[in-house]
Amino acid sequence: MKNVAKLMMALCLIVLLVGCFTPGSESVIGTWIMVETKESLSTALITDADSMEYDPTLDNYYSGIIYKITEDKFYIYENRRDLGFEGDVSDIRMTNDSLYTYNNLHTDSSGWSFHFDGGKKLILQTYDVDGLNSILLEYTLEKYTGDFPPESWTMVLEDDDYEPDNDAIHSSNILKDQTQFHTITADDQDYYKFDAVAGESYIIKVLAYMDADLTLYDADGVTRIAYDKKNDLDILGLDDKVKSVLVWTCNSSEMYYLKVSGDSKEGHYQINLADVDISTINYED
Ligand SMILES: [Ca+2]
Ligand SMILES: [Ca+2]
Repeated sequence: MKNVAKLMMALCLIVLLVGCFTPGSESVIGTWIMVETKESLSTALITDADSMEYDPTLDNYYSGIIYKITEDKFYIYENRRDLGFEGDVSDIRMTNDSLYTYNNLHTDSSGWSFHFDGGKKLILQTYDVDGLNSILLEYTLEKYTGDFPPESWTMVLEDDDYEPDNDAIHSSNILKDQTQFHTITADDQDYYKFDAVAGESYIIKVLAYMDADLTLYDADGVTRIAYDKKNDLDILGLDDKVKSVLVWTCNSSEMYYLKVSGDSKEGHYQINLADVDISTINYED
C-alpha cells in the first residue's frame, strides 16, 4: 500500500511537471528547438539572404528558442532572464497536417507552410513588402528532447575561469590561432592581451548569439585603435555566428589589448585571433 501511495505521488508529480509545459488539456504535437533562421528578400533582380544557425554546443541552449506546437496554438519560449521564459503565443493554427494559417488581420496576405526535411521541420513564411518585393522567412527546427525549461534558463550565468579580467591590468593572454570560450555576465567586460608583430595583419572574431562589442587598444591599454559592433565590416564568407570582427595591421611590435562587452546582454561567446593575408578578404559591396 505504501508503495502504491508512493507511485501515486510520483505520478502526480510527473503530471504537475508536464503540466507546467503543457497547460490545459491541449494535445501537444511536438516540441522543437530553432536551429536556423534564414531571411531572404526577393525582387526581380535582388536576392539577399541572412541566416543564423544555432549550435547548442556553443551555449547549452542559453539562447535557444523552443517551440511547443499543439493542435490549437503555437507557443514560443525563450530565455528572457529576469522576465522568465514565458514567450509569445503566436496566432498560428494548425488546420491540417501540412498548413498553418495566420489569423492576424494586419498580415492577411501572409503565407505559412511547413514541411519535413529529414528529421528537421522547415517552417516558411512569405509576405509582401510593397507589392513588388516579398520576404521569405525560413525557420529550421529540430525535435527538442531535453528538459523544459533547459537548465541554462533557470541558473544564474556564472563567471568563467578567466575572471577577474575587467580591465587591461587583469587581462588574460590570447595567442595567435587560439579560440577561447568565455561568458559575459551582467555588466561584465573581458580584456585580453596579445603580442603583435609589426607588418602582420590580424583578424579577431567574436562568435555569439548575443550582441557583442569588440575593441582593440594600443599598448597603453587605453587608447582605442579600432572598434566593431554588429559585424559592421561586412566581410563576406564569415560564420553566421560572428557578432563582431576586427581586421588590423600592426605597425609596431608590442603587446596590445582587446575588450569584449555584451552591450548590456549576457551570454556565451567564442573569441578567435588569427593572422590574415588582407588581400584575401572580400567585402560586401
Ligand atoms: Ca567574462
Ligand atoms: Ca570580465
